[in-house]
Amino acid sequence: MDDLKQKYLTRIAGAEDENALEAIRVEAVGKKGEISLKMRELGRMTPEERQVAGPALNALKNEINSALAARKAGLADAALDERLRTEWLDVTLPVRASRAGTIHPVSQVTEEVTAIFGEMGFSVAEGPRIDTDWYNFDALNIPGHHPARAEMDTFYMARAEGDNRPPHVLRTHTSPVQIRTMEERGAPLRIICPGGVYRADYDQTHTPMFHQVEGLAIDKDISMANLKWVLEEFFSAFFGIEGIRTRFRASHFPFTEPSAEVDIQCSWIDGQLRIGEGDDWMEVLGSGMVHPKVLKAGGIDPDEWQGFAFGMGIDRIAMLKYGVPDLRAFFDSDLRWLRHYGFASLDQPTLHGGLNR
Ligand code: 2NL
Repeated sequence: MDDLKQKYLTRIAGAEDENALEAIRVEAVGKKGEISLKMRELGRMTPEERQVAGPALNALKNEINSALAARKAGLADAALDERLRTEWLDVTLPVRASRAGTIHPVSQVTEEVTAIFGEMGFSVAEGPRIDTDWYNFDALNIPGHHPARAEMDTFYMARAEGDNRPPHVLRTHTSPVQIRTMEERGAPLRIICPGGVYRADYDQTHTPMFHQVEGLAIDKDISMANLKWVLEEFFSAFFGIEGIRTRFRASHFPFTEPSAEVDIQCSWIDGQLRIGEGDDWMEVLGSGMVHPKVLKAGGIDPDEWQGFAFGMGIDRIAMLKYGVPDLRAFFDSDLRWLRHYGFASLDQPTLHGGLNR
């Protein structure tokens, strides 16, 4: 019996892992184990023999079970110690750079423009990018022979033979939305229409799709003076420059009379453009008093109402504000570019935060 005890305790102490331990347990105290077989032999002993052997076998079995449990716990402790020693993390290591998305500059500038005009009582009107040539041209007093209508400049939708619907175009400005809104809401009216527009043009300063915001204010006695105040208020807020000066130059558009092109004050020093200072001027938009024929096309009586309108390129004013040199950077670029030019990533939202108002 002592030999048996010595044999198993030695083997248990030397077991290298849980599998080896389990094999020893089966061999010693499993159903057909050595100790169990010995216990079965008790039945064939005399009562005297049994009285000695029974308790001794039980004690041996208990001792082996305790030794197994103790060794198992010891192995688990050792395994944990080994993991703690090898599986550690250096929490002081710098994190990997995360790839955050960015708000597109055109979207960001559209939001800035919308917020500024919103405070002056203008709401946003939207409409289709594909529209009839009536809404895009005729309603705006653009005559049938006007060069802008030529296929050189305008994308016409293909039409199947026998399709008698009026010709449709990709809108070349957001003015058709303003005509539709005049029809739907009537006067008085104060709206801006931002959105994508299309012209057949592609070079360093033109992309076939670009973005415009047009504004329209109609009331009983709205004048060019109101237009000048609204635009100066807008540019001051947009560029974050108090009292920015504007210059109106007489011009011509079919949809306004009189018409003016509007410049903002700037300086060019050592090839550096600065907005709102100096003696130079930078053209930024076209504007004027809405032509009576255009009011009529929108269902508004020109004998009762009048108003101003203006249009400017969103991509262009975004380039001026953030110093982007090539328009194509907006539509064919990677994120490093945008970060370089100061556009915020999604994890640092700056909704209207850049206005310095
Ligand atoms: C430019 C010129 C302009 C308008 C757009 C407009 C719209 C209606 C009626 C009258 Cl519904 N006018 N829009 C007026 C003047 C100029 O844009 O050079 N934009 C970049």
